[in-house]
Amino acid sequence: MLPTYNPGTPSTPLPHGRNLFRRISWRWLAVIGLLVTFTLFWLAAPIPYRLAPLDARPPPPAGPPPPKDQASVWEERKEEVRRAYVHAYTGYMQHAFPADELLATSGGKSNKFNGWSVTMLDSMDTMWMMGLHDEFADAVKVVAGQNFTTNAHFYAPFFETVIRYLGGLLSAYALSKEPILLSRADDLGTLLLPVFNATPSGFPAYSVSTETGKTAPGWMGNVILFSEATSCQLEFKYLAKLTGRKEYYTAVDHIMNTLYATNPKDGLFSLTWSSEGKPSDQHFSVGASADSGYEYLLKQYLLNGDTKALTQYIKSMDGILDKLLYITPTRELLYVGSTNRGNALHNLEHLACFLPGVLALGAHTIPANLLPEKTRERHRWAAEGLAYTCYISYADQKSGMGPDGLSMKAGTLWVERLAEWEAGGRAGKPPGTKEGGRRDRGQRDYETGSAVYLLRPETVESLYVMWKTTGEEKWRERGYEIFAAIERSAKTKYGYASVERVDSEVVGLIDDMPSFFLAETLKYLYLLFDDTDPYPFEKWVFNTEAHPLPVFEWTEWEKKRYNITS
Ligand code: DMJ
Repeated sequence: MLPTYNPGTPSTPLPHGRNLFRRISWRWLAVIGLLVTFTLFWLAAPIPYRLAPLDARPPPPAGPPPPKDQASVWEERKEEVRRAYVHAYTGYMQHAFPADELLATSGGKSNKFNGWSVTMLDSMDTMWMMGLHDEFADAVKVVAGQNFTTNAHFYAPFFETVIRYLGGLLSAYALSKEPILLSRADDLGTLLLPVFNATPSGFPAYSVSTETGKTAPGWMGNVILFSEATSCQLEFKYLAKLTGRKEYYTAVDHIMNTLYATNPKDGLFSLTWSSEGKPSDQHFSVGASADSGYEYLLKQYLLNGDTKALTQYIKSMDGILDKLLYITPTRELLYVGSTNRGNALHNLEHLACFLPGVLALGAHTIPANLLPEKTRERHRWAAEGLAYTCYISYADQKSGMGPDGLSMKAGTLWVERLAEWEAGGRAGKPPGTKEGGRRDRGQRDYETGSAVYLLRPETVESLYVMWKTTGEEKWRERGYEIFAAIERSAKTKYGYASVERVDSEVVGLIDDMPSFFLAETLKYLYLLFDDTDPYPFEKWVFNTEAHPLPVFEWTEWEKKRYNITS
């Protein structure tokens, strides 16, 4: 029988067990309390404290911040570009809209492109890509109220109107699927159609009044520039695809057929053409008046598989690489010059700096059965060397921005150097791809022909393609150097201005802000710093004003209706 517990008689001896519990219970309570506290702390503590071994824990907050990983560095740089866009666009909206462009040093405005708010329409897709959806929605409202006949005392220059306005609307439509944008693109396309009826060849007249349909020549008279005749192919063919309107397709395809039929020697097209569709000079270049003509040969193929354009592209690039590429004597910089009546001109235009991007794009995307391996490697080397020269022409200057034109120290033809290199068993890097670093004036192998930097995109455009096609980080770093230089010297209270003297501490600002700075330069920089690939080359083709258009195929019905043979 168990003894009776009598609390009233503590002096009564307790059985052994209960006596022990009573004596140590406060200690157990303390231990349990500690365990509970520890468990609660463990559950509430941040994951790294719970899982990481002691030596892997983040440093205490008082110390220096942990080093940033590469991804967050690029993310921040992308953000900087976005802020630059917002600064430029806000300045435009506050001081210039609804005019075309902002005058970035005075805060004034200009109307050089029909007065239809070109800065807004040219950069709607940039807004979309940067996630500026409120600004985009406001711009859609403006487009909805635009009929493209206001300010009709202007004759709308066909080329600029197509690449900036029509390209801008089509790209904004392709990205957002906002129906009004397509409807307005169709209106504008219709208003531009008279240019194709103004010449016997069907080559476009320089400009048109969108009110009367009358056309007018440019300052050079009735000549038509190679780039202006051809840089409407992507826009009008995509418009034909979207609307089903045959006239858009036939008007522009006819131009290409006329050009192919002339079968130009070495694939090089004259800069100027008569209204009968005949070449009217012997001037060959990839700079002003020619540039996007060559660019659109490749891009017509990429947009909808046009093999006639691809065949011409390969021929033309052969001619350019054989006849117009040189290497300077000392620095061995690769550059693209021009010829006039058989005389070599050793000038490198900033405008020609689109070429490395196009060569790299073609080498990356054209399938093996359509581009021989030997040709592909030549395109890659040329792209690498030319992109470096374009970049170093910025890095050499005190401001870090690139001149609009260089007069190169005459060098030797690239093909000759390549042949020697091949004969020597391909020892070392291919000629023209050596990277020697920046140089001071007098040691650069060139003189500055035109010292202005007009906020142009061609070099950063090529850096973007080089980065995407090679995966080499150096191309992005170079793009960031250029962006930093623009921020340092071209930024104004209102926006960004072109500069007068790139090789000077005091650059001097020009009172402008071209719409292509927002449409192209900032867009390519933004994409260059993006770690993802939102607009892969297999799915999107950028027009010459950096407006991405989606790759498409013609249906059998369309092929029949439009008489598409390639
Ligand atoms: C832009 O309008 C286009 O890139 C065009 O193809 C060439 N010139 C300017 C920018 O430099």
